[in-house]
Amino acid sequence: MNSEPDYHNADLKFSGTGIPSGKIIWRSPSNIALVKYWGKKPVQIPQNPSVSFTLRKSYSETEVSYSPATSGKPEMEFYFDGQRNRQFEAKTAKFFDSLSRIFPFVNQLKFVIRSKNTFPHSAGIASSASGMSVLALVLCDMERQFFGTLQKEDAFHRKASTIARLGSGSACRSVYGGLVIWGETDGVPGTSDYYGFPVNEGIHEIFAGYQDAILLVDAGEKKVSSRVGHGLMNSNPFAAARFSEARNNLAKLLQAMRAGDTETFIRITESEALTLHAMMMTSQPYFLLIKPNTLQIIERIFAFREKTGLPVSFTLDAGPNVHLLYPEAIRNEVKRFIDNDLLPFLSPKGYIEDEIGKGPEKIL
Ligand code: 2P0
Repeated sequence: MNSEPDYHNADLKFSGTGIPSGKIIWRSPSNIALVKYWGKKPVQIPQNPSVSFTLRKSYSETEVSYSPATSGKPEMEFYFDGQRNRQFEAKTAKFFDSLSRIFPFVNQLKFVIRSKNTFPHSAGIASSASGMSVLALVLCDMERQFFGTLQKEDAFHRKASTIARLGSGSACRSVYGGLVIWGETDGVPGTSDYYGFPVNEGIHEIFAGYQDAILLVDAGEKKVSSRVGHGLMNSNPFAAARFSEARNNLAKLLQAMRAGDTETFIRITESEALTLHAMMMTSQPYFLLIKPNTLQIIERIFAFREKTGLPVSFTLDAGPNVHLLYPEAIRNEVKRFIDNDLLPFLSPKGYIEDEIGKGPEKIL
């Protein structure tokens, strides 16, 4: 078992009057898990390994302006979609505060953060994955610029992924493009409970340009946060069986994705989605995040697959929206299916035609 990287570094601090001002902008995508992370141990250690596709179009773009703090304490203003957002401000301030022994320079700066998402937040599209990974990337970029460290891409990404995990577990997978495992996995050297690890080599070409049509059933805020949901796994009577099943599923899924076996891919991804929600339904207190239209859509996906033989499948995040997964080659058929059969079950926001993406991007 590998150990947690020790990133505490008291030297990452400005001396005297050398506190800079400037601006950094990054884009970081969301990701969709195929084998789900649901249940954790302190500090942000997953109970089972998970694997996800990083998305391309669903991302957070975050501009961080920094200047010397005037009060001798970290200072922050957070604007989301142009509006001051006190909730995000408090969450981000707490996150930065928790990192003060890893990035001591944060205590010397005033931050003005302007962030936007290309998708609705808190709707079960992992907005914390993009939102926390983008902040981790900005902080590592600041470290690299100010102190000359993290020059090697591997070291930069590993640290960004570790920091992102401390902000939100699923965020550590968004630091890399393509297919990413988080959690130590038998038979996959390099995987870790502390950071994400890309596993794109050897994946069959059918999965290379995989598509994800995110069908927005309800783009409102969900009632139970993922943090609470993870916590309820501590007393879920099926937890141990679930964690071991996730390990089995990950091994089988990886094998199927290497072999180009879409049938096994479909069976495992759909089972993972339903099991995730079964865990919510079997927690105490129990809760439901799917809606009647989620089931209407799932039934129609089953029927469409049965009728056409096309390899479409669904997965669900912690919310009611359905992620329709399919190979690029059948994009036109699937678009017709959505437009003809599924639109009545979608919210006015419709759907997002996303696909597997290459990972975060520095804009400035
Ligand atoms: C996942 N989800 O693997 C699973 C599947 C939602 C369903 O990770 O408490 O926002 O910040 O570590 O990462 C959502 O939980 O939770 C999540 P925290 P996170 O993507």
